[in-house]
Amino acid sequence: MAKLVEPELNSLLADAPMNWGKWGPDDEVGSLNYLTSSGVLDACRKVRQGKVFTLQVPIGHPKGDPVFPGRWEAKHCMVMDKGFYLAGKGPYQPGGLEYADDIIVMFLQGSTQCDALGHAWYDDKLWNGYDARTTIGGLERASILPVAERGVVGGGVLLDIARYLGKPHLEAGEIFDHEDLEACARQEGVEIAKGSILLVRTGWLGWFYEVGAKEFYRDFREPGLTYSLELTRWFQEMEIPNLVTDTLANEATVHPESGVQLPLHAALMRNLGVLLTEVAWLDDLAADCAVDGQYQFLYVAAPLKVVGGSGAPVNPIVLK
Ligand code: UVW
Repeated sequence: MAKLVEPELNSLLADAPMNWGKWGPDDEVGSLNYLTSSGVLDACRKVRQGKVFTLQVPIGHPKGDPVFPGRWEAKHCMVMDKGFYLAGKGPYQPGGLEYADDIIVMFLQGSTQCDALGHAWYDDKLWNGYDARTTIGGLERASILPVAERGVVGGGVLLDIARYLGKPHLEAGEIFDHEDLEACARQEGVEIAKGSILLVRTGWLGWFYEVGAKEFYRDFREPGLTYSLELTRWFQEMEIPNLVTDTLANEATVHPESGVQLPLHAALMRNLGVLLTEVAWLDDLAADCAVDGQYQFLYVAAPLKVVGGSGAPVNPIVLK
């Protein structure tokens, strides 16, 4: 049989599972529906040591900020600081209080961020079947706002694939699958329970800060999970609400067999309603888990409430 050459997503995903309609015709949070109050209570019981980890990367890191090609780094500038006062231009306030103010111009996907379910689509249809024209001028459906209003709280599990493979970081374009995630969990001595928030560490962001932007973008093919029917079914059967990774796009950049770019944005986000949380800093958490052996925890994330946003920055918190 002739090899399929760069098929359209609709032919690559022809048999892939869908969750459209599962939570009603107006749903905008998809698989976050798997996160229930009783799940939150169970996850709270995993907080045993009082350790806290924040997973956002800094905005304005001295070594640069990792952003998906085509985006640019946040621009941050002061609109008020001591310099204005020294130049005689600072506003006088009765009593003499002075202040600093600043603005930032950035991609909503320009730091650690959650993608709205309407962030990526094919065949003119977003998550749950919404018309892609509803994205024009700001997302009317499946924007980040309903996700932000709900919050993301549940039981998380760290799957440290880099440590499992015995590497500081995965190689450009290196692929792994759900069976590797399960094998990694077994090695860590944890079970991936149904409804778990998956935090998958590849070491890729650590490598960005180690080698710098020039080397990082030289052959830009991220490592990660990629599309297969089995993997997509596994995500659906395991009721995974949220995939969090230390890569810029949560999946291998290119699907090796077909050449399709970012097929999991289609198969997981658009078709199953799985929330993607990208550019998460997992190295400190991973180092701690390797010492204390506690790979399960309470995960809490509140993306910013941007009306019509296709995503929003977030500083997720892990409590062990
Ligand atoms: C793309 O869809 C390219 O970006 P993100 O990694 O923000 O999902």
